[in-house]
Amino acid sequence: MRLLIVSNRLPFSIEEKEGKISFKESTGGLVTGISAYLDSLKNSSFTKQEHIWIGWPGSEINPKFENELRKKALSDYNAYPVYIDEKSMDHFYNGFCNKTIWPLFHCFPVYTTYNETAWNYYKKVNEQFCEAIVKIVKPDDMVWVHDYHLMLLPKLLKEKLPGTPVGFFLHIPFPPIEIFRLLPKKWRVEILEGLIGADLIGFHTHDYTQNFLKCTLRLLGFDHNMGNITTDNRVLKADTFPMGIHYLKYHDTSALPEVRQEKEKLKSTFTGLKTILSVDRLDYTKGILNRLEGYELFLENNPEWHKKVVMLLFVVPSRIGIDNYQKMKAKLDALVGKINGKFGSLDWTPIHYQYKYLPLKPLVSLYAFCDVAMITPLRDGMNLVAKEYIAALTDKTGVLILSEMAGAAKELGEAIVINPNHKEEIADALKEALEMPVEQQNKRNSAMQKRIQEYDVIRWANDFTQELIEVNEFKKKFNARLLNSADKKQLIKSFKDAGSRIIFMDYDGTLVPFSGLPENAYPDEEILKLLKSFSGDPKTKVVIISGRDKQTLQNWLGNTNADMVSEHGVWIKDNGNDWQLLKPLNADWKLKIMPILKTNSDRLPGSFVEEKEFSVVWHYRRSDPELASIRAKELIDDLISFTANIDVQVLQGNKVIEVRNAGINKGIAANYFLSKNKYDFIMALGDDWTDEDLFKSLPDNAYSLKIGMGSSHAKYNLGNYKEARKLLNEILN
Ligand code: GDG
Repeated sequence: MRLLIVSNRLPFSIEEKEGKISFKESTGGLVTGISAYLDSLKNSSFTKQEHIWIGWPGSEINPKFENELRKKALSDYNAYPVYIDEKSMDHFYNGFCNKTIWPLFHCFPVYTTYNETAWNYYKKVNEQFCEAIVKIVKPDDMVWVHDYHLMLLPKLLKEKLPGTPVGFFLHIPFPPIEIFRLLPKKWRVEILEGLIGADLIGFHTHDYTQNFLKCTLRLLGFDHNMGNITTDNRVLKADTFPMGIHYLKYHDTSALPEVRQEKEKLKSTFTGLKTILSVDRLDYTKGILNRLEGYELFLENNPEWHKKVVMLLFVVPSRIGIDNYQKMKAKLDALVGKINGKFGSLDWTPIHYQYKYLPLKPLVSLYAFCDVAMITPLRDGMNLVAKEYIAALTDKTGVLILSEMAGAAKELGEAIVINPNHKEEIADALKEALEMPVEQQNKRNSAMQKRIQEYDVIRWANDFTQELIEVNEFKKKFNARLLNSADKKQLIKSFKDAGSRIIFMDYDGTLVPFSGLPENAYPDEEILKLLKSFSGDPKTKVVIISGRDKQTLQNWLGNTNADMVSEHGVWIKDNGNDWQLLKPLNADWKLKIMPILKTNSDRLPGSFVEEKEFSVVWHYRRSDPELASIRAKELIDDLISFTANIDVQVLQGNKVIEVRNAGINKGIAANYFLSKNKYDFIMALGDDWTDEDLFKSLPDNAYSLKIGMGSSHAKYNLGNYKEARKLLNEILN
């Protein structure tokens, strides 16, 4: 099994100079992390997993170099470049990715632009990635898609490669629904549908996972159970995988002689000064300006620290083509100038500022050398710099100041955790950090080091890929329950060969889709025609077996010649006769139950009570799904204790709670028909768990089909009502 890693950028960029191409390393958390994982695979004696990294090579390339680049990328990096023209990349990357998704997902709605052209290019580039993958994928491969640039790709891949395991990991935060739904309706639905094309979707923190699950529930209508989502025809999972770093790489680099030497050099350069490190890509999410304001306030409040402290500020150029980044760079330059001008003197510069990329060893020397690291993002998916700093502290001295808005704060609780919006808090944290006793630093850093060493990037990636394999195994078992073509053929043959047949069909959710209001789910032409064709055949008895009241069934389906069962088995209409009670019933209890249901529906907007002759139903399909689920649980508890001495049952169906007389169910109703005649062919279709009574009551040779993907006593599952109709049509033709 090969692992296909897919990300927007490859771990290198191509430069074309004087007719030659050369490779340059690219930066960023995603690249650092995945590269470390892939390196570990190369050196591992346990796993021989092959991999290919698929992505854009960083610039448009002269077509005459494409073949050469492809060969070189494969031999040197195991990489497969996806060629995308400059204009598409501009709209896609600078446009939709970095002006829409990046700011919005980091909760900066004011920076977010909504541009239809950019969206169209986002779709186009996702499709180009899909085409590239389809060209090289092999039957046993597993695909792991990374990050916000490629959120439509999982669905596109699933459509073309249904059997290939597809995982997706989001490296940035998934925003709360109030922010996510600022996206135009069409975009947000397509993005969510794109993501749930994956078999496994991973996030850095539990909060992001919950945000995503809430969006899929509210905007797509798919609920979950412990992160397991069942759609119309698939199962998939969303889970939390906090990304780690290659701990040993930073720890061991920090212990190298040349790094120690570099550290000594830094010591002599900054003799007598405490040092504060700040390293980030230039990005407004990283909170660099807030950090400087906090430092400024610290210097203002603590004159005793003047000439005793210095901030080493490294800003790595990033997304240079985007306005907001240029504006931020100008603000940053101005603020550094202001602070240095305000507090500095000929013999002391409070901030040493460099706008450049640092190679690994100088970076690690700085981690190991500085007394304090200030990492204060306003919002950050994880933040690997925080973990790298801790890993590099071989002598366990050093203090991490970390924003609570970084995913990493969930794991690095021993850091001084601050709110980056409050400069007073940052200034106080700085004082605390600079004055922290060494034993305390050692204690805190030991705890953090242990944690990030245990859950490093290799564990992270192994956990993800392992879970992707498990979800796929589960999916295979699940799919085994789907009616396959051989079984379908056999079912149709049995129907054709049979001298007498009976087919039980539930109505809502089985033959027609659910509707917000039950009265809107009336039958369409297709279903009426289908039912008439079945019941028009003297060899076939059709029984509509529903929870609906008899009047509605009569009005909607009365002229199809089908037999009918209403209220889950209370009333029966058989062979054109009048409706009759299956057994004598009493409905006096309704008087006591109705007020409870009414009070509940007053408390939950969008819910309502339906009263039938021998049952009452509380419907909450149109209500807020989360609040409704809490109210439903409370109501069930109330009803169960209230009805303990009454001969009724309390049942929870699909977004309904129903109270009805005991001793009535669809199984008993089905037996009424089955005991009157002998049938060579028996089939039952139903979606709800009230249909489980029906499935359980049927003889072994019956064909029972659950409509929907949940577990069931039925022999087979069918995806949804459309597939049920398709099957019925195929039986007839
Ligand atoms: C995204 C998410 C999430 C930075 N400057 C230099 C340099 N770096 C390296 C660091 C670190 C990486 O870049 C930055 O990673 P972060 O995690 O801090 O941030 P993003 O680039 O925004 O990454 C983030 C991450 O994806 C992973 O999922 O944590 O939340 O935004 O590895 O060391 N490396 C070198 N010189 C530099 O000057 N060598």
